[in-house]
Amino acid sequence: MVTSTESRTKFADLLTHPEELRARVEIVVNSMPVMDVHTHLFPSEFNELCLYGIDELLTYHYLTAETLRSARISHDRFWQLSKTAQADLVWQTLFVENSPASEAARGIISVLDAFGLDTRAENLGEAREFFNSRRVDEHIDRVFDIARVSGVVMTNDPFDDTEAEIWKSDVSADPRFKSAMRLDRLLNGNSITGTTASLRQTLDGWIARMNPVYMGVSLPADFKFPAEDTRDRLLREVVLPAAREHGLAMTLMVGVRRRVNPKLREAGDGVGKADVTAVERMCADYPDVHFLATFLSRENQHELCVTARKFNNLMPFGCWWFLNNPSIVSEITRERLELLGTSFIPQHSDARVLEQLIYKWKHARKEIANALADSYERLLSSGRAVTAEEITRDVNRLFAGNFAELVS
Ligand code: FIX
Ligand code: ZN
Repeated sequence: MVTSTESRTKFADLLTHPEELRARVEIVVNSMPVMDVHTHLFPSEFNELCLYGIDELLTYHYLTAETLRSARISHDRFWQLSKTAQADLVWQTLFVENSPASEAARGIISVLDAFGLDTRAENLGEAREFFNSRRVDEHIDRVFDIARVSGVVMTNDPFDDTEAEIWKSDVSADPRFKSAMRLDRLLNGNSITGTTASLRQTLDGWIARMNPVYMGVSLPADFKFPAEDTRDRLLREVVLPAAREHGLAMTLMVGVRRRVNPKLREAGDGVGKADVTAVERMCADYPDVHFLATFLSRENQHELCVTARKFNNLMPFGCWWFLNNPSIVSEITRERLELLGTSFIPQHSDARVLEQLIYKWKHARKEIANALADSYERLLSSGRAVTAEEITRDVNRLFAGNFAELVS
């Protein structure tokens, strides 16, 4: 029997005024530590793989693609430039000769602003001096703090020679950087060959060495499952049995069309609408394996939500790559809240350069807070108010809990 004190307390905690409710949601979403479930970041122990600073930020493939639309330079000439010269050209083209209106360009402004640097500078002198004066480990602490990131999941390729050497040196990485075993070269290429048994042995060896939180792969837009091909055989005979036996989740990133314009190198990948039933079949055939899935095409998002309603071993995550734009993050987050409640992972940064964590989370938190506040406001007008504790519980689930449950 609810006592009057409890009901009085309960009533007092209820956020019944929309402004108060929105303000509370913003505070909670902007202060909640987030676990970033997919990045291409490395800690300082991985030496040259750990990227930070203004030249790395400006030569990010999102910005090189945008620069080569406006700058009067050939692709070949651009790649002949030094990284510093490329960064100077990106700054000149996108930030001096034009307004940095794109999401990726606005991101640079958010980073410079976070460190109190001039966002309208004619050149990169001040920024270079600042970032070159940073001590990397202190800088990692500072960036994680500003972005309120509690940890990041890396993208570790056991078949990449440079990275493999570092792992074989028994590197002990910063514990905030979790490893994840990326299997694109095994599943998408034909450079990794061997019998099912030898490939399984290789995988088991790397799982023991990397201790990954999940195994992952990006898949093309024409990915089919089941299919009469090598990838299907490797998934069924090597990768998914390993996932099951090691209790590892499998991350599927579907819908990329690699190198549609090879002249743009890493910036040359495109998108394609994919077949969500391929993931549906995998969830059905492997009920004891957890799948994290993200699709690159906007047109696949609704189907992914509906498929997740059918398979509780499927966790939709993130607004990947070309979807990581405020208008689309807002749309996808609202659709997921309406179809999945809080049983999804709203975003990942896909950061390649350390300071990107600052803008990718600042921008995502804004859209997630708005979507969540609208959801609670609708609940309020339907007759149920929420408490601050409930908001904190829900946001923690979205930003950390759902992932923790999957990988624990
Ligand atoms: O496959 C991936 O993990 C993609 O995120 C990358 O290939 C892509 O280049 C990227 O950085 C997207 O943000
Ligand atoms: Zn990625």
